[in-house]
Amino acid sequence: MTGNKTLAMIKPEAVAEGNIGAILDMMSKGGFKIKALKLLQLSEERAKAFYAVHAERPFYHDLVNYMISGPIIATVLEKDNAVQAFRDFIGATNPAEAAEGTIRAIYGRSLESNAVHGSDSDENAVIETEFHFSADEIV
Ligand code: IDP
Ligand code: MG
Repeated sequence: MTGNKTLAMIKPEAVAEGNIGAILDMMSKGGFKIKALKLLQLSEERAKAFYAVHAERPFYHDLVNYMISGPIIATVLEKDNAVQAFRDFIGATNPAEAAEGTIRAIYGRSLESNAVHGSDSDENAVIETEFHFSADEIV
C-alpha cells in the first residue's frame, strides 16, 4: 500500500529566480493536487532539523546555508503513489543527470541548487508534512 501524498519544497534559488508560478504550474499539470501551501523562511535551526538525516554528510553545512539563503515554498501534493510519482517528476538529484522535461532538468542549477525537494518515502512524507504544516493548514 503506497500513500497518496508527498511533501515538496521549491528551494531558494528557484524562488529567487521567480520560478514559483512556473513550477507550481508544472506540478498541477503533472496531476499533483495542492493540499497545503506556504511561503516561508527557514531558520538555521529548522533547516538543520529538516536535513538531520544528512548531518554526517560532507555537504550538510553548505546544504543548510543554501536552504536558509532565502524564502522557500512548502507544499503538500496529492496523487496516486505520490512519493515515487513526484520523484520521477522532478528527476535525479543532480540536474545535469535529470531526465529531460523534469523540474530539476529545467529549473535546477547545480547538484546543490536543484530547485525542488520531494520526500523519499511515505514515512518521511508524513514527518516532513508535520514539520511544515499543522492539521488545519492541510485541506
Ligand atoms: P534528494 O533531494 O534527491 O533526495 P539527497 O541525497 O536527499 O537528494 O540530498 C538532499 C539535498 O542535498 C539535495 O537535494 C541537494 O540539494 C543536496 N545535495 C545532495 N548531494 C549533494 C552533494 O554531493 N553536494 C552538494 N549538495 C548535495
Ligand atoms: Mg532526499
